[in-house]
Amino acid sequence: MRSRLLLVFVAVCSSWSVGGCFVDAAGLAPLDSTLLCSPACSNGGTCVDGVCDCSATDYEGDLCEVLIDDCDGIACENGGFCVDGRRSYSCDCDGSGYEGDLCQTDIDECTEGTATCDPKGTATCVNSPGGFSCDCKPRYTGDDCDECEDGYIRHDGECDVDVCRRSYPCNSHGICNPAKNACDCDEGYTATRCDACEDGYRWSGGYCVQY
Ligand SMILES: [Ca+2]
Repeated sequence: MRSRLLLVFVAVCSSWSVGGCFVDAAGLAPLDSTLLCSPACSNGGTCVDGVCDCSATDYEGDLCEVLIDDCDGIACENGGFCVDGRRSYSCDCDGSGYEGDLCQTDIDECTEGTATCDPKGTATCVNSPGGFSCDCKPRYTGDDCDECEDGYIRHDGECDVDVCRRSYPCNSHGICNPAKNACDCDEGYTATRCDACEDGYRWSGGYCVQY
């Protein structure tokens, strides 16, 4: 009866991959100890014919006990840093202005549309290694050409002459209103700087007088 059990066990085991086959079931000794991995493979390695197969893991060594540093010897360029993967690596180029496997290729932000130049204030986007710059139109300034030069103020999205910062902005015929970038004129006067007469008024001796 015992020999029959053993035969059944061997028959079943012969069709299995090595692994759970060699348990000491029913008091039986291992059938072939040379096919066992002892001690057991680490880190998810599988035992194949007595040898640890680590190929599906990020480890190496007889027992898959040594973590592989895939970044060893890899030099990411331009400030990118290596990210150790599972039998692979990648260079993280984030924020470097470069792309490519090793962060070796400059990104042309101007053609890729990622440059932050203000379209209203920028005459030309200029690509450069690792970055870009914005060449500003007159009246605009700042890295992205999104600020107004001194003496100008943002009004309706454009940088206009800052009326209220001029001397006598309203020619003594009104009060300057920064929100409008124009003057609130006294009765009889009109135009941005109150230097014209309203209908029904005409210039006379430097004043708008009714006629
Ligand atoms: Ca660039």
